Parts: sequence; C-alpha cells; structure tokens
Amino acid sequence: MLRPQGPRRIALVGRPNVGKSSLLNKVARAERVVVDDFAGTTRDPVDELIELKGKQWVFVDTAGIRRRVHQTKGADFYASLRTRAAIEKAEVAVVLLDASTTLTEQDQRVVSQVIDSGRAVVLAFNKWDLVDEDRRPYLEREIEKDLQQMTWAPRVNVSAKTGWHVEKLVPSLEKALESWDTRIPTGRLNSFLGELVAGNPHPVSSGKQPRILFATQASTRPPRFVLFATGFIEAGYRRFIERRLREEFGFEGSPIEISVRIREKRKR
Ligand SMILES: Nc1nc2c(ncn2[C@@H]2O[C@H](COP(=O)(O)OP(=O)(O)OP(=O)(O)O)[C@@H](O)[C@H]2O)c(=O)[nH]1
Ligand SMILES: [Mg+2]
Repeated sequence: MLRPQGPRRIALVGRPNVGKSSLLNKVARAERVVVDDFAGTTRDPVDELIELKGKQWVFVDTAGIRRRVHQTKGADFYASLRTRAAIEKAEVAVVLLDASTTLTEQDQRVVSQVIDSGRAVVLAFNKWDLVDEDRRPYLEREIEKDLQQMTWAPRVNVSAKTGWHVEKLVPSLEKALESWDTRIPTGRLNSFLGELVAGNPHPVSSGKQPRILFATQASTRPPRFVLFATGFIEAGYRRFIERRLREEFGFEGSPIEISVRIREKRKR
C-alpha cells in the first residue's frame, strides 16, 4: 500500500479526563479545544493542523472512550462511533493514560480498541506532574499487568498541563509510523526465517512436525506476514516468531500480524 501524501494523522485517544484536549492545546501552543474537569467534555473529534519541527501534522482530539461501542447508548453511542472512526482514519494513535491514578478497565478498553484498529501506537503517560516517588513502582506493575498487549509501543511520560516532555512525542510518533510503513524484502525475510526455523524447529505433535516453507510480507500499515506451512502452527510458536521478528527488524510502535496458510506437500 502506498502512503498517501500530506500530513500524518494522529488520533489522541483515552478514557474521559486523561488530558487529550489539554495535550492537543499544548502541542498546538494555543487554546484550540475545550478542557474541563468534567469527564466527557469532548463530544466530537476535532482536527487540528499543527506544524512541529518543520513538518505538518494533523492531530485529532477525540471523545473519551468509556466502554465498547456496542455497550453504549444514546449520545455516548454516537460519540463512541465517531471516536472509532477517528482512530480508523488516523495512522497512529496516542493512547493517553493518567499516570497519577490506577489504570482502569476503561484504559484496557481503549487499548483493545486501538489494537483492533491495527494503527501504530505511542503510549503517553500524562499528568506526570502529579506522579510522586511512591506511585512509581505501582505504576510499573500496572503497566506490566494491564498493557501486555502493547509491550512494543514506545512510552513517553508527559504533562499536558505544564508542557513537560511534550516535545518527546514527535520522535516517538515518527518511529511508530516508520515501523508501521516498513516492508521487509522477501529474500531477507526468508533467510531470517530459514535460520530461525533451523535453530528452533516447531515442536512435534502427535508424530507430526509442521514445517514452514516460505513467508512473505503481504502488506504494510500495519505489517502483515503470511507463512506458508505444511501443517497447523501452534499459537506459542507464532508468538515466538513474532518476538524474533521484532528482535530482528524492530517494528517499535507498530502491531504486526502473522497468518498461516497450509500448503499440502507435493506428492510425487
Ligand atoms: N495536573 C495535571 N492535570 C491535567 C493534565 N492534563 C490534563 N489535566 C487536567 O485534567 C482535566 C481533564 O483534561 P481534558 O484535557 O479536558 O481531558 P480529556 O481527556 O480531553 O477529557 P474528555 O474530553 O472529557 O474525554 C482538566 O482539569 C485538566 O486541567 C496534566 O498533565 N497534569
Ligand atoms: Mg477532551
């Protein structure tokens, strides 16, 4: 897929009140959108064209995500549909979390929704001005427990209120987008995989050992890989391949998809 020209699109997402609108204002260096203590201030996505480090970006402020789209009602239902559409339209999502309080189930829903969208991701731990030494170890544990699905996403600690470290966002966004756009040449992919499989063959189950014959990267944005194999590839082995692909090629900030197609061995 060719990348469309023009500014890159970034959706700011998170549960209500985490500071999405505050961050947009800070990045824009102007009060462009309404910030309030009330959870549910933003109702409609707002696009802002912002120049940072000589480049144009479109930042999209969104309505806070409370629950899954199909579980919401009335005005909230339409707000959540618009948030979902804004994520789909963006290339990368900045998932905001309130670092000063315990991560919640709502945060997990945001994470799942962003994972499902296949967009690139940067995690922003906001309200860092309120994080004290005592909170840090708890936060680390919560991250380990609740954000397992996104271990590959770059993390930035920021304060949308004071502007602290907000400038660290752009390098992380660039990194995530680069990963999202990456294509591994077929030759390189297969020489890597050949070595990997030779060194760590798939476990034998009921006397059979599926072999991986060949792989190709079918698309980018996000990177999708197709493995051709002689039989069913276990989930554990797929995860192993994903881990090694990341070790080899990076993909920081991007989800990657691996699917398997079974190809019968040719009978002679
Ligand atoms: N201390 C502190 N407060 C913050 C920070 N960022 C946002 N806030 C406060 O958090 C509250 C919510 O901020 P918003 O920017 O409106 O949050 P939002 O995520 O856009 O909320 P919704 O639009 O309701 O989903 C406001 O009172 C902000 O002043 C921060 O970094 N530090
Ligand atoms: Mg808002």
